[in-house]
Amino acid sequence: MTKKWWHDKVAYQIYPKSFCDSNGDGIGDIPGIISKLDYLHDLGIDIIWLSPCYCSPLADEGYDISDYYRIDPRFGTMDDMDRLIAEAKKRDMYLLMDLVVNHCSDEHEWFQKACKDPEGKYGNFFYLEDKKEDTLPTNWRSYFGGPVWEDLPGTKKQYLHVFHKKQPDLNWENPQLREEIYKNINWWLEKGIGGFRIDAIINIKKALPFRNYEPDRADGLSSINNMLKEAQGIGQFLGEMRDRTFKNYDAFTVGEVFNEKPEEISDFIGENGYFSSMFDFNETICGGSEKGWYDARQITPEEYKTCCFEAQKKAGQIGFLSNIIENHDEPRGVSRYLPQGDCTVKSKKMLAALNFMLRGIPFIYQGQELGMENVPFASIDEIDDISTLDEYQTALNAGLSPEEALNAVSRFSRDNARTPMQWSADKHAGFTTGTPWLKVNPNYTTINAASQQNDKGSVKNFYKQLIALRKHPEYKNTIVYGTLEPVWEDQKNLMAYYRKEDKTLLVIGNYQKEEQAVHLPQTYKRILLNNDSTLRQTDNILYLSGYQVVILEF
Ligand code: TEU
Ligand code: CA
Repeated sequence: MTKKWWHDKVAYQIYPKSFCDSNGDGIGDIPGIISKLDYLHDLGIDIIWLSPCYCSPLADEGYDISDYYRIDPRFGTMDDMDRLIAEAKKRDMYLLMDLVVNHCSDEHEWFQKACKDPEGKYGNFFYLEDKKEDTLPTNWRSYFGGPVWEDLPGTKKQYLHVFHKKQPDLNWENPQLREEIYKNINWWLEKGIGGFRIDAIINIKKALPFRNYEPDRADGLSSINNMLKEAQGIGQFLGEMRDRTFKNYDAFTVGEVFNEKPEEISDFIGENGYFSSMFDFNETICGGSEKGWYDARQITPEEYKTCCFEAQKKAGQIGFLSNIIENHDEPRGVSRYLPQGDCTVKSKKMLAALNFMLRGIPFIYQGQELGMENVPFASIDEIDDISTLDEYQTALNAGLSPEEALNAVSRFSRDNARTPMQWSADKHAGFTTGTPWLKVNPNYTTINAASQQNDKGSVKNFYKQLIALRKHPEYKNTIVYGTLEPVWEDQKNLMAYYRKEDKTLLVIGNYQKEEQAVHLPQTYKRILLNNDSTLRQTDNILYLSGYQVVILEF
């Protein structure tokens, strides 16, 4: 395997709107991010992924871009962005922009021009179909609910949007559109960014010609997944994009890839893959339901373990997955993957270590390093996210009471991750001097960066130790390149694996509140990390306390 500059890095995702507000308007911004670079550097972060901060009506909080070459004034200016890139560089940090090119905003000039002249050049930048009486071109359900077709304003046509109606899909079959995208990617790479996180990319290839699929809900529509399963040939687009852009800059790219087939892994992230890496979403998908969030269930420790190992096995030594426990689309990992009632500083550390030591690139989502938790939403009015609002409606339609529906969607709401970063116990968690755009989690008085900074036992300091271990000259090679071998897989509520290269490390997490014993095959040399003050042992039997995690060297 050719060694790459990004293999040994640690990444951190920033959701700009909720990270740090520098001017008191309640919205996080780029100058705010710059002011926190030292915080990230001190933690040990090398790569920063910025969720979108381009010009946008913010219908989907920036994932609806109206100008790929400009920064939204709410987030700052292009000068601020240039400064951010330069300041990151000074600290040996790399910036990833979010590449959102499955769709743009309906306020993008391409779309505006398509409305004026659907038969012209820009009409062909989108998927337009003649509007028919009583029937839609296809029966696909958009990810955010309702049909994927919407009237093209001022015309007798309809356009396709697999996400919100304010996010018209771009027509990748059109070479002119692809050229525009490559031009923009190269423009950003020329600015000196390290690469991109690539949004919703699996959707760019549609199964053509358009047709209906078997309806799977009472609305008579069919999940987009049914169409995607049939779509062939995405590799042509992705390979072309790689060759025309990323490859020439040795950029780091991480794809938001769902539903890939095992035999495609090497095409995606192998030696000359379309991307450097792709996220492992196995755990986030588990427990989900075709019917919607209201029908989804909490996943068990056993399932969590199985999901992680399955993904690790699929990727093997072919390439590097990017491992997450949460992102801006998911609830907080500690609230989701730890059994209810068991979410403590200790168990949060266990989850952190189990995830962080997997083979791949660790991505930390803002606030994860503090053990930030889900939000107790008191009313649907407190929710901003369009996806949650749609799922709430779906739950009501299924017959749930408003209270039940709120409870059901609260567990999975994307807004759990989008509340302001908890910097301190000051008003609004120190995020803003104004009124935050989204409510602050009331637990900010106890969970915040300031109080954890000098607390040796804090979740934050545990993350710092994990990062330092990954970078330790003695262990780095094993943690980055070593194989992953699950062990004691049948032992319930125990997740354990070896990482082997020049060193042999063993990660053991007792994923339950009761003590649990494991029989080591031989004596270990030393304990590299432990979330408890002791490790109880007689001969080669370890008695792990509830939610204890240890990393041992043999
Ligand atoms: O998400 C893509 C994605 O597949 C979504 O369906 C995701 O599972 C959903 O948001 C869960 O509710 C990306 C972005 O990460 C997300 O924030 C955007 O809303 C979406 O693309 C459209 O750009
Ligand atoms: Ca601001």
